[in-house]
Amino acid sequence: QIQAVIFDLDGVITDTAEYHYQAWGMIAKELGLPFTREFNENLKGVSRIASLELLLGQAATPHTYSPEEMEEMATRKNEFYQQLIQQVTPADVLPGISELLAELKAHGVKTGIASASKNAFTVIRLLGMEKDFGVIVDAAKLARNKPDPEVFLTAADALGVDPQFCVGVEDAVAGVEAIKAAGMFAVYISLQENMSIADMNLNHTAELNYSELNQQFAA
Ligand code: B16
Ligand code: MG
Repeated sequence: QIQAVIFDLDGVITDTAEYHYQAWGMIAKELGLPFTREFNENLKGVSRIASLELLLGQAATPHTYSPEEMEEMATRKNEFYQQLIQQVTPADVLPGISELLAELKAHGVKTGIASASKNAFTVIRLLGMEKDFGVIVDAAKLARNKPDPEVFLTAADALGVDPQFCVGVEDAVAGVEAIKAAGMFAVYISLQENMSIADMNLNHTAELNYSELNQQFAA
């Protein structure tokens, strides 16, 4: 039996992954770097500064930036992102999520958030979901980023549930790797591809439902 479900935030609870994409796109444009949706997949679940390093690696002729310049670019990206998320409202919770949360609650299953974003609390507040999760763990308090399991293990620990009874839900490759490294059951949500290490592959959050999840978990 599933005892807890731990959700990624950006791209699973709401489509802020799109705003991360747009904000990095503005930085890429300023720097004259190529930037595609396909490349952006590599940035999902990846920390702000590591995302910047990947983006700068796209340059045809590599340029070395000082730590101060890197910090400045990362801060600018975050300012763009913070402007974009001002438009987030409770109507932006992705399809199927509220229904699943209600089912989990009815069955006594605990819930948590495991996000690589330092803006996680702001997004949760804009969605009006402060009361919907037993724990919210974000990057601000952690030493290691996804694919390290730390964020998922910290959430499980706070909920008092052994990782083997936890399900993790992710839209990022690094995130699914983190869930598996934590010893949890992994659900990967992606329109583009499946992941062989995921225990369940779905195209969309609307396909999430408690009985199907429990059946696959027990199988
Ligand atoms: P921030 P998640 C991740 O959030 C995003 O997927 C990733 O694109 C972003 O770079 C990272 O948060 C850091 O976000 O710049 O707001 O600290 O998907 O783990 O909820
Ligand atoms: Mg995500």
